[in-house]
Amino acid sequence: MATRGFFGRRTPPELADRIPPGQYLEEGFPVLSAGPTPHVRTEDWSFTLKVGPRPVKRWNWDEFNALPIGKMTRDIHCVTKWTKLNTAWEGVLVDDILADAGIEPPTGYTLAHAYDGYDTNVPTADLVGGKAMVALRYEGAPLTADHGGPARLLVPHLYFWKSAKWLNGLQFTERDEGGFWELRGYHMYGDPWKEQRFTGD
Ligand SMILES: Nc1nc2c(c(=O)[nH]1)N[C@H]1C(S)=C(S)[C@@H](COP(=O)(O)O)O[C@H]1N2
Ligand SMILES: [Mo]
Repeated sequence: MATRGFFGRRTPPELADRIPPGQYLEEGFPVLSAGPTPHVRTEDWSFTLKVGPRPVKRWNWDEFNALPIGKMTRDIHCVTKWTKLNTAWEGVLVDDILADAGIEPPTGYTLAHAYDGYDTNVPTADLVGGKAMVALRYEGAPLTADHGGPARLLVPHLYFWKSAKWLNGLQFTERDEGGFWELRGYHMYGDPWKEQRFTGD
C-alpha cells in the first residue's frame, strides 16, 4: 500500500532530487506559446547561423537533416512550475552545426530566433559541449507544430522558455541581449536549480 505520494503534485521521494525548487512533476506535455502556432512546411524551412549581422551559413531542411543526428533524454523545467522527466529528443547538437559551418564559438552570447518572431538569449557556453541541440524529433516522431516543429532549440538545463520553438537561426552577439521574455521581466539566464525565474532572482 505504498501508493500514497505517487499522485497529484506530491513528488515520489526517489525522484525528488530531480525536481528543482518550486516545481511539480507533470506527466503530460503542456503547450505554452506566446502567440499562434506557425505552420512551417519543411520545404520552406531554413536555418541560418549568424555572427552579429553577418550570415555565416544557411541550411535547408534536407541539408540540415544530413548533419549528424544525436539523441538526448533529459528532464525539462518550465518556469510555470512543471517539470517533465525523461523527455527523449533527436536532433543536431549545436556543436555539430558549428563544426559543419567550420567555426569555433565566436562570441560569448547567442540569440535564438524563431519563425513566430520569438527570440531568447543563451550564453554560448550553455549551447556547446553537448549541452544543447536543435531537436527535430520527440519520442521517436517528428516534432509536432505545437511543440515547435519542424525544429526547436533544446537547452534542457535552463528553464524551458530558452528552448525556442520553430527555430530558424542562431545569432552570436557580442553582448548579452535579452530576448522576448527576458525583455518582459524574465531572468537573463534562467537556471531552474537557482530559481532564476524573474529579473533580480
Ligand atoms: N518560438 C517560440 N518558442 C517558445 C515559445 C514561444 O512562444 N515561441 N514559448 C516558450 C515557453 S515560455 C515555453 S515554457 C516552451 C514551451 O514549449 P512546449 O509548448 O513544447 O511545452 O517553449 C518556449 N519556446
Ligand atoms: Mo514558459
